[in-house]
Amino acid sequence: MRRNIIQAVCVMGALLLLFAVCISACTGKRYRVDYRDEAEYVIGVSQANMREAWRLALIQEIEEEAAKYQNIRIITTDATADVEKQKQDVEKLLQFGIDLLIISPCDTSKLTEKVEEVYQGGTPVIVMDRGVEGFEYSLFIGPDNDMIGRQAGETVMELLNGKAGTVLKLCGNIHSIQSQERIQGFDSIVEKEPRITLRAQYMDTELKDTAYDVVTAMDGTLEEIDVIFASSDYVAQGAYEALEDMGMEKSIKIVGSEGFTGEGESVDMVLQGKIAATISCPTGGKEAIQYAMNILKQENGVPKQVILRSHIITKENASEYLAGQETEIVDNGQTITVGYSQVGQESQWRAANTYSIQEAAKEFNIQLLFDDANQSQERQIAAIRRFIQEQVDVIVVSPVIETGWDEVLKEARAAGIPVVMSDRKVTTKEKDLTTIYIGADFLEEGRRAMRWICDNIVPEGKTLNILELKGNKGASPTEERGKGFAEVLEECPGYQIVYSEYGNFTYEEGREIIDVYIQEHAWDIDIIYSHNDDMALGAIEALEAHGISPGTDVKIVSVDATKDAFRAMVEGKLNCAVECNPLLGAPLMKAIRDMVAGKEMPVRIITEEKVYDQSVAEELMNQRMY
Ligand code: GYE
Repeated sequence: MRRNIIQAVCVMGALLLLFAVCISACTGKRYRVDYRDEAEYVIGVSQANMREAWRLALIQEIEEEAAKYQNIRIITTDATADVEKQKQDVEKLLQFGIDLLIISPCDTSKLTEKVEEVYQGGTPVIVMDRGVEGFEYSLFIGPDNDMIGRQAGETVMELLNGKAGTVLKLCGNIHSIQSQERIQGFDSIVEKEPRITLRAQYMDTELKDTAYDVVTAMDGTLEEIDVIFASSDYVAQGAYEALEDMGMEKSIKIVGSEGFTGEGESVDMVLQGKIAATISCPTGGKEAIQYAMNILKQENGVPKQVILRSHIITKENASEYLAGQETEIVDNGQTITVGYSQVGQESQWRAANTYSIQEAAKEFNIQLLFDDANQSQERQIAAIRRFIQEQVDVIVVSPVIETGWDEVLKEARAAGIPVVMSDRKVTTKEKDLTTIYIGADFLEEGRRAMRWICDNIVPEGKTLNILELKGNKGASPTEERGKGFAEVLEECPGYQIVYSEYGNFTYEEGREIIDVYIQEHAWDIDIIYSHNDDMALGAIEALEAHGISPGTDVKIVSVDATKDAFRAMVEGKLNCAVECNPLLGAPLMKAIRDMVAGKEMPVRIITEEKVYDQSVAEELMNQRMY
């Protein structure tokens, strides 16, 4: 029934769009439907196709959330899984005069250029579900498909209960990045068990009927199969119906992924015992409209990526999962007490980060118990224990290093206190010890630093020597900025890292590393890559003390992009600053209020960041917020 309503709405929308475009073609004007006058904003939604239940659910969520606002209108197009049609749909929506585009691409790489064109043309773009390459969009909202695959793998391992077994990967849309990431995550878990034999059947489409036909055609070879991993619930449904028609539905277990709710959908099938489990894949439709309004109102704090959380749904927890979907989100504005364990005061970035958090706490009615650990993990753990004793509502940690947190995080979980990771990440042996991560993509920051070098500092007949100033050992920004940089370095011949030392993100240690290097070596460095500005600025002081001209004799690329980095670029002493945004206060405090109000938290929220060099430094320096 609901599906018929949605289809009728879509048909009406398409007819209206066709009518409007015809008028536009005749009059040659940017036609705006007459209800534009009532609507302050028109949001165009380009959906990859409308035949998959998950995509209909996404549209329905968008429509329902949009209905809560009086001043917006939604226009939806259906690309019918055709890349060229989706490009035309986007063009028609632009001609329509939309203020923002929401797009769920048919194909990641084939729609990248069109999304870039729209974004660079000045129309905000929210990309959903399947991403696009690069970062030329306003915001990406989608699942972590690798995590969905890992969760499916863990479920299959539990179903086999440590015994040997044969698992069939039945995957549709095999060329889509979404299926590939799910398979990658699944394999990363299942391949650890040598007693599991993996077989695969890959299909070009996700259609239920295709899966039905493929499984039916396997009749006679299915006896050895213990479990089927289906890359989506349509595939799971098709596989189940085929097994049922062959009388084998009791002998082979099925694990799906998407977690559709509704009569006869996958969660229902789990409750009925038809399939063993499914992995939820939230659509993000509600979040898309909420962030769209933030973007249209030009509010601060809109992130670059919101990665949604997925759950393993089994017969044991399916009813609880369904109940959770109906939870009313109520923020009664009460004061929330937050214990915040901060790394320290090691850099200007940290100072801006601390200020942002303290100011946002006031704005969001958060009582903040703040501890500065002076880069000591021991002190951070003691602070967390104090917060537990004081029974705070939420604990936030910016962890000085990535490991060694399991025990204290288990104590927080035992006390029923959720822990949010801000700025930096932790790696724990046990899962689900923390809730959401809000911060940057450090890997991408490292890649951007080396990409800038590759594009702007050209080796001329000799291999260029790079000296790397690293943050503190074991910190996620240090490890990932180093890894991302090395990843691109491999693709760029003509450069080599000849010296790499930990400087703990401080000015003094950046200066000291250069002093020591000069004392121990004849100066042979062409490029300095610094994991943050403070170490780069310390290095600049040391170079000048030794008569070496920073920015000319040796090029310097740094991460953070603080105001002092801009000043150094204006003075010609720094060549490039890769941004790492410290202003996490607003998104962090908003997430905390949402979490306490009962809203499910995304897995991670990644901040928006850019790359700056001397060509823009003077123009932008006075606009910098930190
Ligand atoms: O780059 C540096 C600070 O954790 C991303 O820590 C942060 C890093 C930042 O000391 O300046």
